[in-house]
Amino acid sequence: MRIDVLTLFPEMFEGPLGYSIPKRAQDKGIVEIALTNIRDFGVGNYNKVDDAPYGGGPGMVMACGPVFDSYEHAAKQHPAKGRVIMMTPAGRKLDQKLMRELSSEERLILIAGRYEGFDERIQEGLDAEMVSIGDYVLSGGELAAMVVIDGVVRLLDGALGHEDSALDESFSGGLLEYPQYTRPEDYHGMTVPEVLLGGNHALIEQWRRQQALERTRSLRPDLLEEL
Ligand code: 6GU
Repeated sequence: MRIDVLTLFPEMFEGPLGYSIPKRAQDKGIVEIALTNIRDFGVGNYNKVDDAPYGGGPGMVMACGPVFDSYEHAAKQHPAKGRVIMMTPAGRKLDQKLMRELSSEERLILIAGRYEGFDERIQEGLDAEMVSIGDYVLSGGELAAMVVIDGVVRLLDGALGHEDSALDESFSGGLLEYPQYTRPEDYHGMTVPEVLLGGNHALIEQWRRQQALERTRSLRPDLLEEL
C-alpha cells in the first residue's frame, strides 16, 4: 500500500511512524508512506498557505492553491489514484469498519489541515472524502491522520507478528476486550481471578465472554445494539 500525507507539519509524523508496527511494516515494504509539505507550495516570500474567510469571522482558512499544488506533486509519485481523504471534525466518524475498508485500498492520500478549516473547493475539486476521528476538536488533522495510518497499517497482510495477531479479534468481535492478567498471581494483595488459574478452558472462555458483555453493557451499551 502507498500512503501520501499532505501536511504543514511533516516532522510530527516521524515519532508515531518510526516505532513498533508502522515502522516494521515500512521496513518490510508492506506500506510506503510519503509526506508532502504543503508549505513548500505556499505563495509569496512567506510561503502563505491560508487567508481570511470570505464573509468574515474568526480564524484563517487553508487556501486552494497550496493544497491543490501539493496534491498534484504527491499524485504523480504513484500510478494509483487512490482514495483522497481530508481530515476534519466535520467528516464521517472513523470506526473499525472504515479502517478495514481503507486497508483494502491500493493507495490513500490524506490531507491534514490546520487553521479553522479548508476552502470548500478543495473537497469538491479533489473529490475528497471527509473523515473525523471522533466528536471532539483537535488543533489540526495531523494526529487524526496518524490514527488512520496506524489503524490501517496494522490490518495489512504481514504487518502483525504472530504474537500480536490475536489482539485484532477483540474489538472486531463487537465487544470490549475482557480483563487480562499476567504474573504475579498476587500483587500486593490484588489477586488474579480463580477461574484463570484452573486450566479449564471451557470455563475460562465462558468467564471471558461474560466479562466482555458486562463491560460493554456498562461502558458502551451502543455497541450491543449493533450486534
Ligand atoms: Cl480529523 N481534525 C481535527 N482538527 N479535529 C478532530 C478531527 C480531525 N477528528 C476529531 N477531531
